[in-house]
Amino acid sequence: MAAKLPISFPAGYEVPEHWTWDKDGGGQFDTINRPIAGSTFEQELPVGRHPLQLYSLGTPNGVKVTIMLEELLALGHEQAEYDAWLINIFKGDQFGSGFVGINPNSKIPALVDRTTPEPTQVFESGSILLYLARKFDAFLPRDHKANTAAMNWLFWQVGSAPYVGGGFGHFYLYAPIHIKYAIDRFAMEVKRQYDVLDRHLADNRFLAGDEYSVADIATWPWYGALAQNEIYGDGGRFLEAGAYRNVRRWKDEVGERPAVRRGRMVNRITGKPSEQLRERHDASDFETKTEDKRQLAGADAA
Ligand SMILES: N[C@@H](CCC(=O)N[C@@H](CS)C(=O)NCC(=O)O)C(=O)O
Repeated sequence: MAAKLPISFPAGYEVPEHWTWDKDGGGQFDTINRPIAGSTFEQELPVGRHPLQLYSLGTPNGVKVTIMLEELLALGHEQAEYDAWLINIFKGDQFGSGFVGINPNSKIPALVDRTTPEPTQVFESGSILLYLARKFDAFLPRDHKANTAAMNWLFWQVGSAPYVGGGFGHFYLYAPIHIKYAIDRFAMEVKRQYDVLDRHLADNRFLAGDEYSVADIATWPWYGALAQNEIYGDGGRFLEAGAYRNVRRWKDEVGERPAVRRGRMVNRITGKPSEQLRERHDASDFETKTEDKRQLAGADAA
């Protein structure tokens, strides 16, 4: 039996000897998530004409990679041209055999590099960022101290994200009921993380110092977007995340970069139609294939 809680706690869940799978827990992801890995259906993933094939969705983890790719293209790296295919995790696309064949962990983003003798499969957003940074020798400072700082903050972000998304975001927005204990626990941790960032950014223009790096690219889609109240409903307002002055200065500077603006649009399926580019296969798609343009074209054709 589970250990007795040391504090009195609202009754409701008698913890059984063993956990069993409640397929109808009432959460938004109940119909798709399950306690077993592996694919649930046959799926052939599309392959486009570019060297890099990205299978993703415009969530904070997905956006890290599209920002990186747009930044690389902005630097002139033609081999960073990519096709971005939509994997709709709300419909369970991540459990198809094609996607699982690239990422056995069934989570976006996943990348295939087709320029190598055998296609190279890359998963985990942090690993993808490092793979691309090394491949193109970009956004990783060469200076030893700054390079180490970039790694420190990149790994900090990857380790901290689950508290923001799986913890705070989940219990604030997705859970079928609001549990004060859970929201308090994760709100406190996320605010602590903001304070960590804020204190560091008081003395540093970017996370690794003077140079914009993969650490900023990884961190902005979470802490920048949340501070702008753009993920997890109005969770940023609830946390007063916009009040961290140094984070605000950093997120404004990074958020204004054209590649960041473009990267945020790719594989996005929510928000303003003019900011959603559901699939990206060409640089010109940003001008011609956003949802507002597609809807207009559909309306004209009708
Ligand atoms: N550690 C992974 C986390 C990726 C992740 O959590 N992806 C989410 C979307 S942001 C996902 O695909 N969820 C689908 C699911 O859990 O079934 C990374 O950084 O790439």
